[in-house]
Amino acid sequence: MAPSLLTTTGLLLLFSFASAQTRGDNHASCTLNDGFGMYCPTTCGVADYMLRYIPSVENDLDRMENDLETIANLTQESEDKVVYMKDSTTTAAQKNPYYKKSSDMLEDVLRFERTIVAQEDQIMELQNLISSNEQRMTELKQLSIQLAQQCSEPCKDEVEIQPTTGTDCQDIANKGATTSGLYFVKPATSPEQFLVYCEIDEFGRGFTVIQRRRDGSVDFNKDWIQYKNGFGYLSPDDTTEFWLGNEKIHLLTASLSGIPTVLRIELVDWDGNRRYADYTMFRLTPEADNYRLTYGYYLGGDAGDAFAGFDFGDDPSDRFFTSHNGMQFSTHDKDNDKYDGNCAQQDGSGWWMNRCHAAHLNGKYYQGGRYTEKDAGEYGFDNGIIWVTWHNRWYSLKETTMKLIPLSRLTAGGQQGGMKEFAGLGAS
Ligand SMILES: [Ca+2]
Repeated sequence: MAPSLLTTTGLLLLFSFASAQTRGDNHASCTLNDGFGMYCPTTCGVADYMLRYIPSVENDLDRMENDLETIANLTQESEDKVVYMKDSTTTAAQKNPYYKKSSDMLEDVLRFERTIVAQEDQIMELQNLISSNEQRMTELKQLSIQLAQQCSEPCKDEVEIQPTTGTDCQDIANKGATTSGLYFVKPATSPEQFLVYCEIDEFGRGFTVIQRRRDGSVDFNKDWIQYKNGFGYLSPDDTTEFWLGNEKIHLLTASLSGIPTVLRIELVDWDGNRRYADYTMFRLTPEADNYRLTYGYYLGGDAGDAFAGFDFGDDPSDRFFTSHNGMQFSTHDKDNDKYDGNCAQQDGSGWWMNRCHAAHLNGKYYQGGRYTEKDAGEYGFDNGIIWVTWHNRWYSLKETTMKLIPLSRLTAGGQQGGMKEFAGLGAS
């Protein structure tokens, strides 16, 4: 039987995929150990799926074979019985002058013959099922081989990673890189390099992007570990959504150079309007302090200073309890907020929750923007992608970008902080 051979082949293929993806010595190959899951080779991912699928088909096949054997045994028993009964009938007819008993036996014989016919039909069906499954396994095996060939090093659908490296994207731009895309960075205090999307503009500014929302394709309702390590997908053409990860954001902002880091927030609403807000001396403290958000001051922007909190008119303390500077990070499984309940759980996100927020860029994605308490689900609180100094809390933004740049480079190109045009939010 083929299963053991197939399994062996499958394991070999699986092994070769794994080794093709995890190599870290070549910048042009995929790395799966950076917390971004399967962002890289979709084809290899399909192959893995197929290889996982084959053993279950083999199990089904084995089970059907057992069934078939059982039925074959039953059939044999029935046939033996018929023969025995035919013999008995003959014997009875010879021996018994009254003959009634033998007519009963004839009926039994007929009944058993009908059973045999029914079982033969069943056997036929099972045989068809087996051959169609065998056909399917052959197809899957061929597909696996094709995929294995496609994924043999270097994997053809892997993402393109630029060769320049640096401590952050500005460092990379300073080294002459002019293309936005994926780069490896290694901040001064980082134990290892990691992948980021660098947005490099015509003025030689290199923004390190730490968060991207654009179409709701990634669920941002994640736990502490996921927010720590990052989730979603990095893409070389800025087409995917992600959270870079609190640990990486901490390392990127724990600068030893003394140059303040600016957090630039760019927002797009459902009418295509774009606004931004800048915060300087932005830092995330280490995990031991729960990745607390700290910044020096609001540098400017036309989206307004939502991090300072907002007076919703519900209570005089609204602004105080919806400000974000100095807040620790919270997720549904790690409540560090200033609220009796659990803001992150109620709003389905990870964020620097207070009691709870006036800015909420990791919120739930609402197509079209406007939503209601009813749309917000179980808790009914405003849980969209919110920046209340621009749109109110029942309006969820369409796109967001959070990115870092040294303060000294922010105004490069002769522009001031209040520029109306900015690059990087792709056409949508
Ligand atoms: Ca709480």
